[in-house]
Amino acid sequence: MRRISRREFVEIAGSTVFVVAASLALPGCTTQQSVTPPQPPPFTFAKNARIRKFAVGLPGLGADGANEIGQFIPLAKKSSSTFAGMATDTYDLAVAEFSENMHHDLPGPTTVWGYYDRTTNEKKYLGGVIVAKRGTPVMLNVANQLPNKQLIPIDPTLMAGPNGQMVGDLPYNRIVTHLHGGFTPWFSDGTPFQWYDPAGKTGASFMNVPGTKPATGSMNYYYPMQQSARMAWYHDHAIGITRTNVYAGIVSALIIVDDFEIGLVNKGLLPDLIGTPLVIQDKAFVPSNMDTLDPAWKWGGPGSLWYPHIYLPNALAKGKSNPIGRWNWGPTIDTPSKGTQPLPPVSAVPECFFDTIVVNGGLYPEAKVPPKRVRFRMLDGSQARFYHVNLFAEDPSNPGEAKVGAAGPTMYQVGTEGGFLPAVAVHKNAALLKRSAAETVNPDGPFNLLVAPAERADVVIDFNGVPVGSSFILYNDAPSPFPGGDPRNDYYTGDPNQLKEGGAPTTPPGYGPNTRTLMKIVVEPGSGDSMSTDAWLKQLNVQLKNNFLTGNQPGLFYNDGDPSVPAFPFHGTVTRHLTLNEDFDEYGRLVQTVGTFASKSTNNQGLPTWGLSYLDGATETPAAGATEVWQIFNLTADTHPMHFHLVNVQLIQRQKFEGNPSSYKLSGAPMRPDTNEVGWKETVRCNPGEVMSVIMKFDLPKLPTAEMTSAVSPRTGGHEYGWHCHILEHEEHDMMRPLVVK
Ligand SMILES: [Cu+2]
Repeated sequence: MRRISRREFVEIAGSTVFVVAASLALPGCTTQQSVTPPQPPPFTFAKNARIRKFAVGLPGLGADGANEIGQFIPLAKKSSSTFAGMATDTYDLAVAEFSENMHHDLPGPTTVWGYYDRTTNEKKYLGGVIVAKRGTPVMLNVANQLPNKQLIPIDPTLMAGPNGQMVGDLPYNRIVTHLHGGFTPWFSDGTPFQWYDPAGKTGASFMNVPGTKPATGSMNYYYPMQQSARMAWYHDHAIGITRTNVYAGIVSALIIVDDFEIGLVNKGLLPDLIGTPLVIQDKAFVPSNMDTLDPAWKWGGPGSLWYPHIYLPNALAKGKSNPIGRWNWGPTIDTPSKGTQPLPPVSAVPECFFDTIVVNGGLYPEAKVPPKRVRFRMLDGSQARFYHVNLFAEDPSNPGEAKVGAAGPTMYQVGTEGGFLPAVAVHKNAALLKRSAAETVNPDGPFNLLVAPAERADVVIDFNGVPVGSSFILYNDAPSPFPGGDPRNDYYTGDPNQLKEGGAPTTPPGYGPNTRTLMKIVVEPGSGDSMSTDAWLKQLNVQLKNNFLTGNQPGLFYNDGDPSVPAFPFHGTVTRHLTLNEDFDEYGRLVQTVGTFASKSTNNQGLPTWGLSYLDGATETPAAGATEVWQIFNLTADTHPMHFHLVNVQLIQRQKFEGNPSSYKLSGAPMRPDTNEVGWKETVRCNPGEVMSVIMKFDLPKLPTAEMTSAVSPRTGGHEYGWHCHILEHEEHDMMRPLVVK
């Protein structure tokens, strides 16, 4: 199905929306304008390179975790020093261009941009994983060593600063690091205007850690590490090029451990302290016949990362639908956008879904596990793709394929982005998504394990008693976009040939493209756990609850007196009403925005919108220490994983609504958070046609010097953070707002 516009969605919002959407979504039938964009070349999103599944091992942490083609995720090496009178772990990192052989079947090595540790000089995809201890601050220096070039197509027309400054006006090799899940002072938060290039040019909000003076072209970051145990991750966040920098590989992880977690390991209640990361991404690689598939491609050669660079409208002109179109285009929709400029030849696109699954940098990898409980730290590190994950048995009569419905070992989720849950969420691998139409699922579940971009799931999979040699497939059935999918983004063995619609040819057995069979897990010989699963689960649940009761994990704010149990439904005062919007930009492209109820204006179709730009003055300006409840109304057709800098939030509830902020009514009963959403989150799914209620407290981290405590942003005059959708193409254009704590 094609995407529907925000306006169409608002008009038809209500219980039948997803059924009606498919018929309304036919593009451009009654447009009043006839504007022809540059004719796109007949490229497909899916590349024809045939990549064998399960032919490489899962890259692990450290050189010991290398697979047969030498891929592993390097650990960063700390040195200890004293800063501001405190023992501090310091790291010396850089961001550089390097290349890696990512699979036997790729036509060449893959050039990436990524972090590496300057003391070990190990340059590997996702490198630089930091293991930190709660209470010991981390000081990071990140040197910018990137060449001033485009590794990934960059749209010069996106906003990059005030007074009309565009991405094309700035160097391409800008970077800044944001630590996801950090409790970080604003000057080290890595918000978009804190970018710096190798020559020392910087953005309007840039500031080094007060009291430090790093080398030109590098930046110091100070992380107090006052938050509880969790897997945080860090990635690039530079204005206008976050999506391409992250896609290029400027991503790694930071695992914080605390005494509670060490205690769980010592009691035998967690398999190990660090676990095995599973960073799940979708990518596309340039094939050897790129000239015929995408003649306009002028970035990397065979084996390079591929990224879309042409906006493909659903309708090119009045009444003329485009069979390979992907998105609505302002000039050719009902109630067309007025006065739009021609599409730029290299353009941003509203979202990217790719054809090849990459886990820890390995393409469709295979992991070997012992017959006992094994801990995996899952992260959806994709641009836009959601994963609904079940562990199914591999089909013996169909090697490489999941036997859908044949439940594999149970996945016990113990934590999320915000640390440990107050109770284990049990995923029994027995449920595919419930569909409300051919390509549309119910965004309210029920789910097995659903992860959206930037969400994490700390899971223990129980392989006790599983016969040696058994094999399982981590299987994904989430539509893309979520929840109303486009079949061209869903790749699986025997799928229909969609070349005529700009999709992929049929996938043969054993090979990609495939976005359903993520990885394979094989059970090796070994001894099992001595504690039974029942006893383990019971003891672990007591401990997880205690973690909240003792305050090691902060208690839930909205509760009935037990800080580990959320109250429901919500009856309190709402601090802010906010909106998620979709309109068309000055080129007629879809643009997603965040706004308030008060920010009502008229878009270029002459219709009401509530959206604001990232450049507009901050409207979310809580006082330090304030507790606030936000209600976020999603006026679009997509689920947006909304990410909050600085704070962790407690999801209180979701509820459907009809109408728009000028006149709306809540409909249906409020819905509880899922069992794996109880606890603290920093990325929360906001579903179409629903209002999501979250509560958070805007405490600032305690800093060791007065100079650090009193520093404020030169751009906004406060403690400048941000909040945004974590679909990277949305965030960048322009679904992000400053969050300035006063
Ligand atoms: Cu979004």
